[in-house]
Amino acid sequence: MADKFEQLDAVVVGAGFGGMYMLHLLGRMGLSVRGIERGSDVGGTWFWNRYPGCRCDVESMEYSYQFSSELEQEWEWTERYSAQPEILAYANHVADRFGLRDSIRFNTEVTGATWRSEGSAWRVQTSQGDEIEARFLIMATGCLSAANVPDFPGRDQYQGNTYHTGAWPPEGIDFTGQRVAVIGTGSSAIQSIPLIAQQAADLTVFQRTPNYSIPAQNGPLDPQVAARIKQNYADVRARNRAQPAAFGADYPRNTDSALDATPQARKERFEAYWQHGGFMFLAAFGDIAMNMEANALAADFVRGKIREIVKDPDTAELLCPDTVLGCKRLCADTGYFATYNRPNVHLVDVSEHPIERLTKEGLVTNGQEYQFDSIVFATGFDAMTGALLRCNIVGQAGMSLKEKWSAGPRTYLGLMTEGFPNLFMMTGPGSPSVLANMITGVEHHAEFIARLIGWLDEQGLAQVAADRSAEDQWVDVVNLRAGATLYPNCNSWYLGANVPGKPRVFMPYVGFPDYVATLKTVEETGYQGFAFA
Ligand code: NA7
Repeated sequence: MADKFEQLDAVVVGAGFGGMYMLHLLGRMGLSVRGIERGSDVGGTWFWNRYPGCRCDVESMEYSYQFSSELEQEWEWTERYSAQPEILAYANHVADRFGLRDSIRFNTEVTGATWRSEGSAWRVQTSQGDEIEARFLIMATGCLSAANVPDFPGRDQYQGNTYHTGAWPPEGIDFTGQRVAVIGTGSSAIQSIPLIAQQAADLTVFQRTPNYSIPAQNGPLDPQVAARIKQNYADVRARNRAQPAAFGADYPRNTDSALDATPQARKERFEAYWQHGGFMFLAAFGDIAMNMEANALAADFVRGKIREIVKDPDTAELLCPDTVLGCKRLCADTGYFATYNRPNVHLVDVSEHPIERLTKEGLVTNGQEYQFDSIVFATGFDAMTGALLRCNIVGQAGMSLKEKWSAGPRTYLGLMTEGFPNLFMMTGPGSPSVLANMITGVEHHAEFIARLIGWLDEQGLAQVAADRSAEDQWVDVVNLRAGATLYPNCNSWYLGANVPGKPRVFMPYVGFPDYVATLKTVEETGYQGFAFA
């Protein structure tokens, strides 16, 4: 028998930006609702990822809630791309301002959730011995919250310190005087390496695949820019929602082809976008993300920049990617490539000679042992499905989500999966999620889910589930849209390709505005594609 038993309308798993807004909306509707959160406080991604240099790759004036104009007006961001502590402070402010904390059970993990047809409800078990029965189970577990630590042999033999960027100690780490290894060169590595290099006596980076990174051109947020946006926030937000990734409306997004420009004009355009910084580099021409030749021209430009910045030609070559630019998520950095000019920083290519094992004092690759005081795993996440699957969710007829998704995730609209009634996923696979401004994405989902639950109650219906054929069609739509881009051409976490044994399926839906339009139509036509009981 569980220590504590509660009967509620809804359980929301995760108290990041998605879970917090969902709790707020359902609470306002008068539903009884409980949040369950693994961490000791709110913030989700921004609670866990406290590594040095961690910041969002979407600008703060855009990566923020829009549901409350008072909140929009009162909060002051200090940098163009705010750092993790400031985003976490914002999450805490939201939790306090909207009185969310009391409804959240912290330091608690969902260990199981089983659908009971009798009573049309979910039975949820937690690591604290709670058992909750709830009509609705809403998974706001985040897209990048299950850390991926490669299963290197000898991991338990290594006697130094190990850290994963996505589970960084809150008190921080002082690497002063240490020999440090960073494994990985994704966004987390690219953000943290310049700062770790400033502290460590010696830093060695183990790179399997070089990555494209554009300078973030971060800096203090100009108060005049912030004031101008705040005066017209509703308009800025509306224009952002019409953008493919729900941000960047105020920066020119060109439609012309890189192939039509003269070499000089192309170089000038790329240079202007490099100087602007970040993701918007992809908007320099209309076909960078769609056409291999255009993409190759953009990639050449970035490789040229790397060769200019990095003084040692061998290191520069190792750092030059030869993959499709933007296929793996483009990184935004502050001084990443220049860090390799420091005498205390070394780059080891493990593309042909993988890390074989960890030893008592370090690690071995290509038959050579390297010794370290600390090893940082910047090795990413079991993205989009990892956090959902670890909750041991069992739907109708005893089918587990793990079994159902054994060949890859299948959803209708990225919101529900057939056979799992009243289970909603926020920014689930099959929704724009990581390919759009996440806060805009979670607000959109929370509002859709809240209206659907309100509608069910009005109609006196106990159950909503995805229809099988609607789900099949949606899976095809997601694949078709990805197939029209260059995304399937590399081993990215969007495809699950970074986790050994994970099915290779492109998970996010490409194109936020079309997605929003589809959900609007679904809703206006009586929730087509859903079945009710
Ligand atoms: P990423 O982008 O998945 O990067 C993980 C890095 O770790 C990447 O360079 C991987 O190389 C490397 N990796 C993973 N496993 C290994 C092994 N076994 N050996 C060597 N190297 C390995 O994760 P991040 O945390 O940096 O960023 C995730 C997202 O968070 C990012 O896109 C932003 O949206 C924020 P690979 O490329 O797979 O060869």
